[in-house]
Amino acid sequence: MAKKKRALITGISGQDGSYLAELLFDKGYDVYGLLRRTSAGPPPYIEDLHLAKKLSYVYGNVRDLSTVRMVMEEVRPDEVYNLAAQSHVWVSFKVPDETWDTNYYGVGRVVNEAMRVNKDVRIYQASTSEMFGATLPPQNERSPFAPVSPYAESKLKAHEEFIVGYREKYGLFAASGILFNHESPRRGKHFVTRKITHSLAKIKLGLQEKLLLGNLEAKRDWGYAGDYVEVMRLILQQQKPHDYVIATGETRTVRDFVDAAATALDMHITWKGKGKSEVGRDTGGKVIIAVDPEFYRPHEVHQLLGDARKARRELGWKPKVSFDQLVEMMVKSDYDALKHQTS
Ligand code: F7E
Repeated sequence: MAKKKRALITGISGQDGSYLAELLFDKGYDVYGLLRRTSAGPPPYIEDLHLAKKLSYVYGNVRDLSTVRMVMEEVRPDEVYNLAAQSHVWVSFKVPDETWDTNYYGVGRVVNEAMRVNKDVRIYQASTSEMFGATLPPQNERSPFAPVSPYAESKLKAHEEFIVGYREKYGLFAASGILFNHESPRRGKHFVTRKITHSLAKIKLGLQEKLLLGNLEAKRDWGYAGDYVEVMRLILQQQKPHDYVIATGETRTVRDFVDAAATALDMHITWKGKGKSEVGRDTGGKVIIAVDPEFYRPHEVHQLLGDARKARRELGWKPKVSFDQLVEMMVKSDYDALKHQTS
């Protein structure tokens, strides 16, 4: 019988970590997760995987070399999926040091230690469309990078040095997925999509008055996280390591996302005003959406729209869940959970 592959996922408690762990277990891997301790403990879907013996987790943090070293020695992974990150762009302007320590130095710790215990290790790095920053769409693997936040700068430097650089210098099997925004019911509530679906569900149930947002004009290429984790595994099964843009090829504004979420809840919003004075009213004329400049970023990425033809051609990958299905899935999950809590 062929030996089971061992995968180590850093950032296991994020939405991607949990979907990827489920997928790898189903594909017959032994799955290990590096879990950052928080006072709230691991999210329920991670606990469930652990209790079902589909996932073993080890406490640690990519900011701490000694734990990274110990975990690599203990697990000796064949494949490493480095998903750990300070992943919030707005927050990265507030905590640039922490962002760099996790998103750049952290990658160095993971890659160096993984190589040290297994020179044939394969490493997937969660790179990001934010690296394109100010570059106009559509963005693909040949587009220039132009990062505009500490988050994007740290991610780009890690990609260049530890993924492209180590591939060239040491022949390491290291590859980046340059993922555009990907969402799900497990998305944190401080990202705009989940903030919208959770707040609108609360408004619908009479549990919240108003939703405050930042830039409604920003355009994003939003896909479903469950589709995107499939590509992470595929990237590591290729003969040679390559970087891939992963996206849906459709772009929408934040306002469009609000409209789609409202529609999924049988609500209708009428927009009035511009910039900081723009508001959204419900059918009774009540303001339920307003702009709070607190959520503006010092430097915004205005438009992202990915061209994922290389992934389609070489990996046979394409997204399965449409934008409307994604929004509906997120809205329904929030609405049902809130309804359950209040009944
Ligand atoms: O913002 C605008 C905001 O925080 C999306 C991360 O996974 O995807 C994500 O980064 C847009 C931005 O995601 C609010 O200005 C308006 O234009 O949901 P977000 P993000 O910054 O695009 C990339 C690919 C990653 O790699 C990142 O790790 O929405 N926006 N009003 C708002 N954003 C937030 N968070 N909150 C608002 O109230």
